[in-house]
Amino acid sequence: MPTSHPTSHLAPVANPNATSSPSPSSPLSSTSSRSQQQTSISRIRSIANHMAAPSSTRFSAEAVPQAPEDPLYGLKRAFLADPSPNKVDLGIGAYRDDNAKPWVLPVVKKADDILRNDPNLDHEYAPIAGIPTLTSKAIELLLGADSPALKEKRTTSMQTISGTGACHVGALFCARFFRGNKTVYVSDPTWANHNQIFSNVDLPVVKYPYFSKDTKGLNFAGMKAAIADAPEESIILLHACAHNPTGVDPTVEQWAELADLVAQKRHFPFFDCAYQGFASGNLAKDAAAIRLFVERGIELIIAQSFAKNFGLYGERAGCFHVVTDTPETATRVASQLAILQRSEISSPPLYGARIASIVLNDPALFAEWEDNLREMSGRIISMRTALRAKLEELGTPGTWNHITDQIGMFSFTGLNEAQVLKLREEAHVYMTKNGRISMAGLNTKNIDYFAKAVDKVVREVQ
Ligand code: PLA
Repeated sequence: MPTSHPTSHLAPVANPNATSSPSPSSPLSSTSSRSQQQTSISRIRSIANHMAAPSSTRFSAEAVPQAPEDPLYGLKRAFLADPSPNKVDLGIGAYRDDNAKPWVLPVVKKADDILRNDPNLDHEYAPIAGIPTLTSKAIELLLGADSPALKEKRTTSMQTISGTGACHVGALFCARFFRGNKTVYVSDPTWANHNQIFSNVDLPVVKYPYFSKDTKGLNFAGMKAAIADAPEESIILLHACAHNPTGVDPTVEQWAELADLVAQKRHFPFFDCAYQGFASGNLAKDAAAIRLFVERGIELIIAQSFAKNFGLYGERAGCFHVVTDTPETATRVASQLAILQRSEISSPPLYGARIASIVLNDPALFAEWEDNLREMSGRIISMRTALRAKLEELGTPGTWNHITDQIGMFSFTGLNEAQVLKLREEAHVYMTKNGRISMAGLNTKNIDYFAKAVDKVVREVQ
């Protein structure tokens, strides 16, 4: 609290002419009695305002109730505050190397050097839709450079604030312009933020069955039935690959069936592609689902993140894409997207976008990026193998094949909330309450510790 005389703080609030009123140090006797009176009145008013302030807010607890902390970021905070030397962070899906350290991709370091040594670099605004050298390559990454949709120029792309921003722009675009059933069907479970992103723009969210607790794999029949039962022309959110949080993806054959079903029902697919390159280590393979839908001529939208595959988490690089029927539609859609973008962020951030653009436009750097991706996905796969082997070796009750069957950044362990909480309290292992672990948090140094902790908790808590 400031220690100076209260009037020095209060006067400017109550009296718009306060700048011309005497400061506490100026002798009041030098002013006229009228202005003295005014000063006293304004002081009384301001003190009254000040006293009344706590109860006179427009933002009472009723109007602005206290919201709970975001569970994932709360988990991160709890992890950082934990003094245990054994603590293990399996929360947020951010890649870690074998020393549990964030990994700046070597190719990103190179691109960063190129960027910083560019004598023509300036800090002007990017165009509203972002830098074309990024957006043009970003869509190629998803559809394949020789995609007919690209040749026919019936796509439009816009740079966004990473994958979250792309999901938001997609949600907003649907809320404003989609004329079908404005309900978004999401997998049960899905990335928790999907629910808030769609609710934020007043789109209702309905779940479709996805994960089978029994098999710890895909409930394909349930998924298909729900998509078939949804009213025609509904928005269907699909994870392009490496499903979060389950690590369970449909097979290519199952994707083909889903694409047929979606086409038949004239649904509108909304692909969230946050992990391209993390599922198989192969960019094209991880885009197979999207390509299959595009090949069938299905109109769709894609939210794309470069957070994970470039390790550009905090730089917020991503894109939103629309694949439609004709160049004319694409142009109209782009014109409206530009208005949405302008009113929200005006123009997108440059740093991460430039890094990704440098890599995507240079064949040698691109090849090196693919190596970096294989290194990340390869280490995660080796952790899956090691974890399953250790649990089986310990004879931990239950089956553990799902650890190696599941793919991508996460594993849905099957541990229940009580087990998760006990692991946090006793073993200082941090994972989300639904039993999801970020596989990248495991390494050759902590995997034994983690497996033993899981073994213990599974035996002790049902
Ligand atoms: N879509 C999915 C499916 C995601 O899992 C994430 C991130 C995003 C979009 C958004 O990523 P971006 O905005 O950073 O590009 N999911 C993380 C982080 C990695 C988070 O929740 O924000 C996760 O741990 O689930």
